[in-house]
Order: sequence, then structure tokens, then C-alpha cells
Amino acid sequence: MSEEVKEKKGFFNKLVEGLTKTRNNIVSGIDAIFSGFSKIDEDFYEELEEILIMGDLGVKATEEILDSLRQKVKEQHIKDPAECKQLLIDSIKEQMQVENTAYRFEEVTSVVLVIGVNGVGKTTTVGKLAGKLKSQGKKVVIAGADTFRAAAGD
Ligand SMILES: Nc1nc2c(ncn2[C@@H]2O[C@H](COP(=O)(O)OP(=O)(O)OP(=O)(O)O)[C@@H](O)[C@H]2O)c(=O)[nH]1
Ligand SMILES: [Mg+2]
Repeated sequence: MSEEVKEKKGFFNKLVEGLTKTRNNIVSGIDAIFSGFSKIDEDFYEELEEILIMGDLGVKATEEILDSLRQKVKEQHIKDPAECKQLLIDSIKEQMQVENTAYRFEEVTSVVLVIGVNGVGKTTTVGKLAGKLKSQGKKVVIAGADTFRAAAGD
């Protein structure tokens, strides 16, 4: 076996390790907040903000998620942090919604870039998208743009 294989495995393992750490930090951070705080106050929101930003959600998305959470907590008169875990999940889901008009590629010639870490389902999703568009009578060209491995062309 060559050096190259060892090197690739090392790189992949490092990637998985890095992402696992990020994921664990967010999950354990959020769990700690919901069990560690006895009331919903500014400290609680500040801690939550820090965890979301450190989890790479971005400053703008984090602010919008927290605004929506604050509003829900107020409207529903929630006092217990444990009760607002589901509200946080709802707020994050809301943030991920996109309008129907967000993708104009259904009407004009467009490029769709699909990006993600290894094995998350890019190729499968690309195949599904291409199949759907083709069945609508559109012309589709698929190109692999992997940096160190040619994508599964077939
Ligand atoms: N459960 C589940 N499995 C999926 C889904 N999409 C893809 N898979 C499976 O996940 C595995 C990886 O899918 P790929 O589409 O090859 O992922 P990829 O991101 O192109 O992978 P690389 O090109 O190797 O980085 C395959 O076994 C798929 O069948 C999904 O939506 N749900
Ligand atoms: Mg692939």
C-alpha cells in the first residue's frame, strides 16, 4: 500500500474528527444550557447565542433564530428553559425554510452547485434533481468537480 492511501485516510479521519468535535460541542452545549439554567434570562440567551455562533450557524442566522425564540417564549409565557428546547428546534427549522421562488433554475438556464462533506448524499441528490428536471422536459448536464477524486460519472 502506498503512502498516498495513508495520507488520504489521515486527511479523512482528521475531517471526521473535526466535525465530530463541532457536533458534540453544539449538542452538549445546548443540552447543558437547557438543563443548567433555572430561568430564561439574558444570561441564558447570551450563552445560547455563543453556542450557536461557535457551531458555525453564522451571526445573522443566530440573531434571527434568537429573535424568533424570544418572541415564542413571550407569546407562550414559557418560564422553564427545558420547555423552550422544542421552540429552539422550531426556530432553527424556520430559518432553514426557503421561498418557492428562491430557485429560479426551474425557469432559466442555471448552474446548481452541490457541496458537502464525504458521503452525505450529494451524488444521490444530484441524480434525483437531474431526474426530476429531465422528466419535466429540461436538458441537464452533470459535472463532477471533486478536487482529489473524480466523481462517480456513471
Ligand atoms: N438514509 C439516506 N441515505 C442516503 C440519502 N441520500 C444518500 N444516501 C446514501 O448515502 C450514501 C452516500 O451517498 P452519495 O450520494 O454517494 O454521497 P456523496 O455525498 O456523493 O458521497 P461522496 O461523493 O463519496 O462524498 C449512499 O449509500 C446513499 O445511498 C438519504 O437521503 N437518506
Ligand atoms: Mg459523490
